[in-house]
Amino acid sequence: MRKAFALSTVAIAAAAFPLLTMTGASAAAGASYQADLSALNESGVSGTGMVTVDGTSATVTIEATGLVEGAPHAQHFHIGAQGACPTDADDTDGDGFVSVTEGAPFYGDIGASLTTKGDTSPKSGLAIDRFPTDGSESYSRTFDVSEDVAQAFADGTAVLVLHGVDKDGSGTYDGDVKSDLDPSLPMEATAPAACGAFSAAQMGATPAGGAETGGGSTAGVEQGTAIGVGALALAGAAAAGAIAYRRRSAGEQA
Ligand SMILES: [Cu+2]
Repeated sequence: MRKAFALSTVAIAAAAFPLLTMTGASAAAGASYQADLSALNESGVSGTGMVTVDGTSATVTIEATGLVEGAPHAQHFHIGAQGACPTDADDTDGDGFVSVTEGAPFYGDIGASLTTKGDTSPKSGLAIDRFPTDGSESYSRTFDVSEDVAQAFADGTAVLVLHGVDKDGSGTYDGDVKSDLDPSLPMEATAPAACGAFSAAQMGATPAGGAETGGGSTAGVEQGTAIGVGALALAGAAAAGAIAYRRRSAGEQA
């Protein structure tokens, strides 16, 4: 049903605007997703993640502020759970932190590590020498992700998580509570500082992450841009739908 709709829409658009459709297919291939970051562990971090997935190629852009200056903050796509974020109330062991372990039932395991260079697999999850260290981050990188990660975006279970929070305000990662991931590290080094669930960025899509807390103006601007592009955006959205459908079918057969 969905495939038939998507293909017929593309066909109509192609007949009406052959040149536009071809331009759209080459310039805006893939499906785009947006995550509005919410602070965890009272980090004060806010920001937005944008991802375009084309096959297994992911182009990632993150703009975030409020991170600890001069300290590495691990950042990942998490996949395989609810496609949701915990809140500070989910500190189930009462140690004063929402830890990675406590967040995992919501956002899942690491699917990709958003490093600045080199490997981006889950193996680089704590490669602290290859993560950004800026308090105000502007990250952009294109790399290949696994089929599981690409599928997680299509399924709505991909989540952006930024780690590292200076909860005691000392200016660095320290404190008596040890990391649940590596007891040689302070909890502050690995606890999530911000989290946002990805949802489709096409106009008309409803965010999967629940209540929105401040991303409104950005979303409005992008929606306005999409409306302005008109037929081109429509053709692009339909093509993205068809691609997503094919990917899903392939996944089910595997
Ligand atoms: Cu993570």
